[in-house]
This record gives sequence, C-alpha cells and structure tokens, in this order.
Amino acid sequence: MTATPAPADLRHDWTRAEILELFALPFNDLLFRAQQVHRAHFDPNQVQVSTLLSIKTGACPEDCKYCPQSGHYDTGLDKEKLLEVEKVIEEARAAKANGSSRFCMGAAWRSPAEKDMPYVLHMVREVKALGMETCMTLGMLDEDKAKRLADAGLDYYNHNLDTSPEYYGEIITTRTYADRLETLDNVRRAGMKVCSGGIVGMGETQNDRAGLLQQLANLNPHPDSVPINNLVKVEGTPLENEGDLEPFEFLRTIAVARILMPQSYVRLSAGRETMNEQMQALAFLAGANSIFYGEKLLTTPNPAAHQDQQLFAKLGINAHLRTACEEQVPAARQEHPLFYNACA
Ligand code: SAM
Ligand code: DTB
Ligand code: SF4
Repeated sequence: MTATPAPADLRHDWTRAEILELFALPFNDLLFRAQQVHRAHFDPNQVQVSTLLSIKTGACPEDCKYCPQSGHYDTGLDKEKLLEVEKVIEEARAAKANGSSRFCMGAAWRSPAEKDMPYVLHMVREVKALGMETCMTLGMLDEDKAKRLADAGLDYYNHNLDTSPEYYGEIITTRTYADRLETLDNVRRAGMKVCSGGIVGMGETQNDRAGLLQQLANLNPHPDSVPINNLVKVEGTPLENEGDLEPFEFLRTIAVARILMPQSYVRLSAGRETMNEQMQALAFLAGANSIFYGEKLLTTPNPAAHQDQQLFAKLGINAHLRTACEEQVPAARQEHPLFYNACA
C-alpha cells in the first residue's frame, strides 16, 4: 500500500526570508492568498469554539513578563488552590450547554506536581465523559506525565512557544525555548494533539513574529491548533505599558500563520476584548477559524457570549447550526444554545 502523499502546500522547511516576503506582500494580496489556502482545507464559514477554565490560579513560580498569574509580579490577583473536580465538571457542563465543543483547563504551574496528577487525570476522564473534547495547559510535561494524560483521554495539550527564539530571553528567564520544544515533543509522542502558538504585541519586531511562525511551521507535523494571542496588558506585569501592535500587522500574522500551516486550526485567542467586530471579521477572512468563547479567558475578560452569537449571525458563521435551529427550534435549542439566539 502506498502512503497518501502530503498536500503540496504542507511544508516544514520555511526560511525566515520566505516568511518575511509573505509579511511584505500588499495586504490584499496576502489576505487573498491566505483565504485561498483556507478554502482549500476548511469550510470558510465554520469556526471552532472552545471554553477556557483556570483550574489553578496565580502564584506561578515562572517569570513570564506578560502573565498576570506570575508570582513575580503584583497584579492583585486572588490566588486559588486547585479547583475541586466537581466544580470543574459543573463548569464544563455549562460550557457544553452554551455550545462549546472543547473544554480547556489551565493551571498556573511550571509543571504539574505528582500530588496533583490524580486530580487532573480525574478531571480529564469526567469532562471526556460529558462528550466534550478535552484540552489542558499545565506547563512543562515529561514523557511519563504526557503518557498518563493521554491514557486518561486528553485530546489536546496547549503549550506555547510564545515568541521567536531570539526574543524569548526578554520575556521569560525561568525556562528555555528548548524546554518548550521538548514538552511539545513529549505531547506528540504520547499521541495527543498539539496546540501551540504565541503572543504578539510584546514589543517584538516583525522578524520575531516571523521567527515564531517559522518555529511552529517547521514542526513536523504542524501543531493541530495554533493560538495567536494579542497581548492583554495587565497592570502590575512588566508589559503593562507596552504599545499597541498595529492592527493590520496583527492580521498579517494570522494570514501568514494560515499560509504556513494550511491544515491547522488558527485560533484568534487572547485580545478579542479590545477588537471591534470588523477587526475580528478580517481575522476570520485572514484564516482564523477558532476562538475562545465565554466571558473570561483564564483571568482576564473575553467578549460576552451574546456578542459572539451576534457576530457569528451577522457573518453567517456556523450557519448550518442556524439553519438547524430555524427548522427545528426546540431540538436545536437543546443542542446548540450558542446559535439559538441568533435565529430566535
Ligand atoms: N502555566 C502554563 C504555561 O505557561 O505553559 C499554562 C497557562 S499559561 C497562562 C498559557 C498561555 O497563556 C501562555 O503560554 C501565554 O501564551 C498565554 N498568556 C498568558 N498571559 C497572557 C496575556 N496577558 N496576554 C496574552 N496571552 C497570555
Ligand atoms: C492560549 O494560547 N491562550 C489562552 C490559552 N492558550 C490557555 C490563555 C490566554 C490567557 C490570557 C490571560 C489571562 O486570561 O490570564
Ligand atoms: Fe506561569 Fe504559565 Fe503564567 Fe508563565 S504563562 S507565569 S508559566 S501561568
């Protein structure tokens, strides 16, 4: 039997110069190209919807300069212990009832401690039993912990590279880029799907944004999911007064990610709170096809559910659900409340 050949546009050998050439294209040419790639691999009117929950908040030993949860900075955040499993299941049920297909649990840890593993594995099994896809982001994972999470049924593991290798030292000193790549390797080898992306708007150059995307795109296989976060500036963090990234440059980053990683879900992640509808619509046109849904990310605000419902309705996104609810309102209301309001 011969192996199915990889599509011609799936590459893992992108050079920095090639990526910078994409960034330098006229905006309309770049968006057109990204949309062509997007349409070759995805339904352009479908956006995947995930909900986040912080299962352990604050007092993190790492020094990530953007993060409100780092114990190195005073951001006025209430620290919390690991949530009870019951509470997590309750939140996952609510997320499912709201139309989310994936539940992502995040912990402010350098890596999960052995004593916490039984609780975390229990959470994975219970959320999975609700019929949702599961995702966790708990910091660094060794081979053994990755395997135990995979065995419990964890579908996705989120671990971001955050920025380019060259700029990385300006942002984090308590773990290395190589540590991050090792965790991604352990996740992949344990058989879980990889969710890895980064943050823009941290004072990095365009060359750094290209460097981040080059690292992600040259992973083989590509990450299944690529979150692009726009920095949420939190008071008390070293980056609280960082200047805004030019909005078209943010859109270019999404478009280049789409072109480099044609089959990956590109997630329009943190930072939507400060984006208007038109900006988000352009991000979808540039190839973003996933969002975090629900009024809180981990500790910072996200658009309210009804705002996203309205935006999706205006753009005709996920309209098959809308059609379903127009035809069969009571059943659709049960199954997809996220879109029910849009057609009610
Ligand atoms: N502690 C784990 C870790 O860092 O691997 C998991 C949780 S951590 C909060 C997950 C990701 O959230 C980070 O890698 C970073 O990319 C993103 N993030 C954190 N604070 C952010 C902020 N202020 N703005 C945008 N993204 C942020
Ligand atoms: C990711 O790339 N973005 C999400 C998720 N993965 C875990 C987290 C965004 C956090 C934004 C800051 C906060 O809410 O604390
Ligand atoms: Fe800790 Fe993760 Fe925040 Fe870094 S990003 S300080 S590791 S919670």
